Amino acid sequence: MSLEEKNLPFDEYVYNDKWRSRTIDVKTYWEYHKRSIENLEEFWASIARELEWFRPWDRVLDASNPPFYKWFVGGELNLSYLAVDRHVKTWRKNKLALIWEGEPVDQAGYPTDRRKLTYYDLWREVNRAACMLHCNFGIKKGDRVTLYMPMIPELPIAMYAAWRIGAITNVVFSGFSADALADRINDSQSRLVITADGFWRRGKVVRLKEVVDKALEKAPSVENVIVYRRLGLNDVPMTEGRDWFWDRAMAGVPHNAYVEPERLESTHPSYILYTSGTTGKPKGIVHDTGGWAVHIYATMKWVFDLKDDDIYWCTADIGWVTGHSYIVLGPMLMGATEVMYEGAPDFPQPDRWWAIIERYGVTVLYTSPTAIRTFMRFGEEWPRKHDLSTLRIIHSVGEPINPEAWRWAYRNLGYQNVAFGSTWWMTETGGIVISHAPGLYLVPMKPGTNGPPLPGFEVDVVDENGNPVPPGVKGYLVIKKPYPGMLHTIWGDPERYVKTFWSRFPGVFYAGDYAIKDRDGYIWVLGRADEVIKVAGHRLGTYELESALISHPTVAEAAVIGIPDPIKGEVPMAFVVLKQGVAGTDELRKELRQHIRNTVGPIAEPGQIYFVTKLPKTRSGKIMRRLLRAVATGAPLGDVTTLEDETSVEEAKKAYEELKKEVS
Ligand code: 6R9
Repeated sequence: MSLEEKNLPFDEYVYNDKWRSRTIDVKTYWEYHKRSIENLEEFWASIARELEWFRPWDRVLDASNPPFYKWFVGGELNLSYLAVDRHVKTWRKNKLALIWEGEPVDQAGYPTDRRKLTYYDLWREVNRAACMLHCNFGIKKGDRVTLYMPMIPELPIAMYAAWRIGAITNVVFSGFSADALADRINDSQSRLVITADGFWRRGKVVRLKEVVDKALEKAPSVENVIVYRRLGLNDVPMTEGRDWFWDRAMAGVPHNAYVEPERLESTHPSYILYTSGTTGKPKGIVHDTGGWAVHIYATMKWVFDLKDDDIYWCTADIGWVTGHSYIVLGPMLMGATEVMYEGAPDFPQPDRWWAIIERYGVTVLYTSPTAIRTFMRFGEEWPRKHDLSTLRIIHSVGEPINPEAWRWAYRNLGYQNVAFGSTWWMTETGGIVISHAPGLYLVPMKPGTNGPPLPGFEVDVVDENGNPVPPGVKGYLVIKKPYPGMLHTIWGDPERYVKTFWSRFPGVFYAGDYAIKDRDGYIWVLGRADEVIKVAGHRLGTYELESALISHPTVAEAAVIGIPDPIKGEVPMAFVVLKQGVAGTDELRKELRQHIRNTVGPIAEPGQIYFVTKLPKTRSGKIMRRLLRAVATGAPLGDVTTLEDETSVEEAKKAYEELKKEVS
């Protein structure tokens, strides 16, 4: 497929007044990039030196046992020290670190719950929380702590507290169900869970602690639960001897508690984050300490150009990797001031985000294409009610941004005078890999592209055999050299790590995305080449949804695919074969929807459930997903047949026609 066929604006460059002076031509950029790759270790070491290490590294990169690469071997550091202690020793001591806004508003639409924490406040809270974890609950280096929390300051505080004492965090998105939570606690063998009584979402109370209780019925490794009272509900079920309110547990901790940050090896795991892959249950992606810190620090500077007078806002949830890297670690490594918001973008009305940008004078915004498309639908009148002229950089992440959404945001949020890119990366890469970098050299922008790879990242687009494809041709995205933020293994399953990422094209990292490289070397990521779906930027595996459906007593077989959606990017679509004698009623459809909400979480709810009598399969029994997709989208069969190699064209056609009849 050529770029022209995809109708991508190949040569449409965008310049604006603000950035023209810092825009460089692509050729010069590539020369700089080439030098970074040729001197990879020295390049990354020069950035790592800007951080503070308790002990310097002996080797930048240990590549003796690929793909188990080790970064900054011998070096010792602590993320909590870098994010708070380092700043309280400077003038930033009483600089605002966090501006937090809860969802509720008063009659005039003004937020009623706000908190502002300086770096010194944060330092004190992190120390007290670290003391609580260590002294009251015996948490020590290497222990896993699961955090199932809303977007409140105590989430980053608890993460830094854990990292301070060398514990490994396992954050589970608060929209996931009890089953999903239990799986993640069990796989990580967490000793402690930190949660909250609940939080506000679109004007309603979401109760979290009950979900934890349900999960713990199946998760015996947990000894204690700490419950932060975000709402102050007075009917939170507490299990004697196991569950403790955060404020009570903290009551015994002195106000001036100080916990010496552990000297952690650069290779010490800082966090596990579970994410969906091609098959099987979610994988626990493991990241180190030193490499991750260096990657995040570098990208904060290059991509977000963060300065001391910036007000930064990343709208993601900390339950996903974007929040880990670019809410919790990144801005605080930089000593920046950031905004954090608890609730829904359209509460009480569709200008909440724009009100927040205006209220705090946000200068750098990191958001998602799905949010932008939602706001497009609400209309331009909502951003127009507010002064957004403080914005100087906008980036999006999570899925490809369509040029129309780019243009809408560039005009209505950026007033055509911002640097605006689409940063490509994934949970596995730990930080941004392909992006415009206004903090370094901005190459001309093109609506919808990811831009060239950042310096220090050797990225390519290859064909089936691993050979680079010519410009304009679709292929697979790979990263050819190790880089600091990369994942280190899959928790408890190193073989799966090798198999999933390093075996498709031996020796290079396989991302699982389709991409096109254009004449300028800009990368355009098109979407997943596997069974991962991105619903409103949230990563889900078809397998998780299928096993959820099959766990329902009426379901014999199920296949789930993602199909394009104008707002959410993709939505899941389910084809369900019911057990003999079960009738496919609307009632049952409703029940299955609810079942998925309960077992995976509300974000996974299918857009459509089709009852069919059988699923089209190849001779070896693989579900023909592309065929399902063609049926679901009403697309012609087209090239579908060639892709299922073991099935004849005739067979595929027949299956397609039969299925079409059933779902129409
Ligand atoms: C950070 C994050 C990773 C997958 C990735 C790709 C898609 C992310 C993108 C993008 C096009 C972008 N993706 N950013 N596609 N342009 N700017 O989203 O991590 O949840 O692990 O998802 O998201 O398909 O492979 P994660």
